[in-house]
Amino acid sequence: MGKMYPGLHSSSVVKRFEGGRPILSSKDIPYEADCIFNAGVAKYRGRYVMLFRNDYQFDGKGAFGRTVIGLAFSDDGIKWKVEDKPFLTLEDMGDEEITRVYDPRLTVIEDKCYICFAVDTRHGLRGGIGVTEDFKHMELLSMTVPDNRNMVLFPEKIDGKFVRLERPFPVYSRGGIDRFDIWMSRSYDMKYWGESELLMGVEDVPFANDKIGPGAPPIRTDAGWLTLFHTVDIDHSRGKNGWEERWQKRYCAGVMLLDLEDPSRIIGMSKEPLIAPETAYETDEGFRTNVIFPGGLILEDDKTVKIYYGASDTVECLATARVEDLIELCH
Ligand code: BMA
Repeated sequence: MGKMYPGLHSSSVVKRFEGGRPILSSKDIPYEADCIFNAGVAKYRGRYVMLFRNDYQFDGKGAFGRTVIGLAFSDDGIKWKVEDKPFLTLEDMGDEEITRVYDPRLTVIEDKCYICFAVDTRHGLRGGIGVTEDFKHMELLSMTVPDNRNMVLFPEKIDGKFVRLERPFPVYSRGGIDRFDIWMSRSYDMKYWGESELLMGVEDVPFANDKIGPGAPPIRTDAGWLTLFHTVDIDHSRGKNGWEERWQKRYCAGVMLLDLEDPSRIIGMSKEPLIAPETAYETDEGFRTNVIFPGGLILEDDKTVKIYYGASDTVECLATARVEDLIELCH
């Protein structure tokens, strides 16, 4: 654990799968791949489905030549079979403005699988929403204006409307530095979004000093919508942490509970990280160490959840927790 930043620890309610061994990494991919991370996961029509980010062709400094979104299926959510071809590439988007698609999140609503993903374009960073039923074709439903990303959808309409969490980048009004927060918007049709409001400011999270963003799409529990978010703290004294000359941020996973009828009301959140970087995969090895990026939360039997998270922007990991314990942390 040589390069672990001091101060933050994972909650004892979280159990890492096999001590933190990744469930998916580049060696599992049947095409060119380097970093496999920040996946979205859902249970869909009797099996688990995962869309993951694959960054490859590292330039030796700080950027990757290519990013695609890959596809894998599983019967148990642990052992994955990766499909022969990526699910979504730049070519599939067919738009020269678009330079990268990444960080997918999956939500099943009324038996359709919706995909939220980040879209870098030459004129700003946009949030895309698509839908599929066969994981062969995706219909693009909407794209935000810049700059917005980390969108996640609730699994049900609330008050007749689809609801999403999102993370705009309000540079101008937040002082020209990273001070970014979690917002919420609603839609009747997944295409036109409005009724936007602030859900949680970065200053509301005791272990973040930089930015926060939605992580895993919410799941329904009797106590409220349970959802994971990511948090970032920055320390300018940090130096080389990974492949780049300098990486000064740490990403953790946080957990919060939202009111079932009015999800803009936060019932509570854990005042400490749910998952902080601690294992060798999370702190010592990979492109950007000390990054935990939660993207999937799967309710198993009303009692436990599987938590999927990217580690160090390099591998995909799994942890489990009891629903009861997560709710308790939010009170
Ligand atoms: C964020 C996103 C994530 C990534 C994280 C750490 O800005 O790009 O995809 O995991 O940075 O590099």
